[in-house]
Amino acid sequence: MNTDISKKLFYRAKGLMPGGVNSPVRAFNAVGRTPLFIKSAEGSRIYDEDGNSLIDYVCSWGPGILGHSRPEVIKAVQKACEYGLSYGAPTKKESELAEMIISAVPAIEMLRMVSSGTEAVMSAVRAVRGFTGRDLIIKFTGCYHGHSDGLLVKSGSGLMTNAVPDSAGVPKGFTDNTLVADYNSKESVQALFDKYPDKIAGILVEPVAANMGVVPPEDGFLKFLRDITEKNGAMLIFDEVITGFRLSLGGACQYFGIRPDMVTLGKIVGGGMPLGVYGGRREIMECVSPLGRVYQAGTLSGNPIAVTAGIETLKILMDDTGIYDRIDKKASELEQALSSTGLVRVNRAGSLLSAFFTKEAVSDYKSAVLSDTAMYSKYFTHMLESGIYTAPSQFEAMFVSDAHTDEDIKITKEAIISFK
Ligand code: KE4
Repeated sequence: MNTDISKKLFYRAKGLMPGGVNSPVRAFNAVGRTPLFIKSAEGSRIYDEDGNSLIDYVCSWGPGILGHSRPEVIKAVQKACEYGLSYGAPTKKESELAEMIISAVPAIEMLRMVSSGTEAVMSAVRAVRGFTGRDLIIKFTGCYHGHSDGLLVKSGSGLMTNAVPDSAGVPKGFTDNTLVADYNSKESVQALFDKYPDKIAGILVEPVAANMGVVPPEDGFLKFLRDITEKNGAMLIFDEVITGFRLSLGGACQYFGIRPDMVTLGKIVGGGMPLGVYGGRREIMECVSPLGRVYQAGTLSGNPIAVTAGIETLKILMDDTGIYDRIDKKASELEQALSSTGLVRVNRAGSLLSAFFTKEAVSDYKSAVLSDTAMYSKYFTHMLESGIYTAPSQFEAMFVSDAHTDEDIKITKEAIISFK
């Protein structure tokens, strides 16, 4: 495929932005290629500057559950723009979106809107620390919760892709209150509570880990986290930036039947516009300024354009919950095709899936990093040359949308089984 224009644009961008990108994984370092510069996207496809048309399974890293440029969302956003882009003042639309989220996610009794998943998680952790008066937070190796200093510890996503799980520039003191356990390891969590009795403010977890590739929770793991936090006066925070409105309308809370104390959202909730949400038990959220002493603020928080995109996206999901069965079925077909190659172990949760180039089961960071990333890179290139745009990293997820047609799935399956 011809990527001459992308190559020229990448050369120009590299002189302007670190690695030529505004988020590391986009640089394609892990797959040893020039990234495609995207010109437009519609439905299940993205179109690059060289005129290549590709079936897209990145879906902007998750927001695109409806596919790209869903007409109802675009029209509503265009209309909203006529009324101004941001006021820095409350609007009724924010209450409309908040009511929709609260009705879909009962664990959220009160919420605050911000502009990214990073902001949502950073703020949720601060609220939980403020509410409990405790400092220690447990996260899991290989999970990624955005780039706030205290959480850049043994992280997944782009840090794992670049094999640098801890970031430079984060003073040790900033991570002293971050404890790390192993995903799916009850023992590692129990050991931390035994070591730090009455000091742990909360556990922060991706209810389906999707930043070391997709790693679902083993049976009983989330229930264990719910029980041990309740027993120890700690809070359970579900980071649902990826799983929220993805696994079901009620996200992982509904999918697994677990009620955490706090939930963070991003991606789908903004319909592809910059919007994050943190929320949970009313008594925790009432600690947040201006009601309480946990400070958090944001110029563009809840801005009318992002909120409009979120409202329209959630309206479609709420009016047609059959979408979840449809995208799960499509993802299951891809899982079967991938497994039939005999080359990979596939992990899937609903419409989220990853193909690991390893013979062993992948249930945590240690088993995920055993994957053959060179083989993944070859697979990525094979798929790209076959017109399929999948995650440019072994340690990211594949996202299926409602815009992926049966024909798209057929083409994708053919590309998968032709990989040798
Ligand atoms: P943002 O700040 O990127 O909106 O959200 C951070 C975040 C928080 N929590 C979870 C579970 C997340 O997956 C993310 C961000 N996800 C990555 C993809 N794995 C975003 C893509 C990127 O970093 O370029």
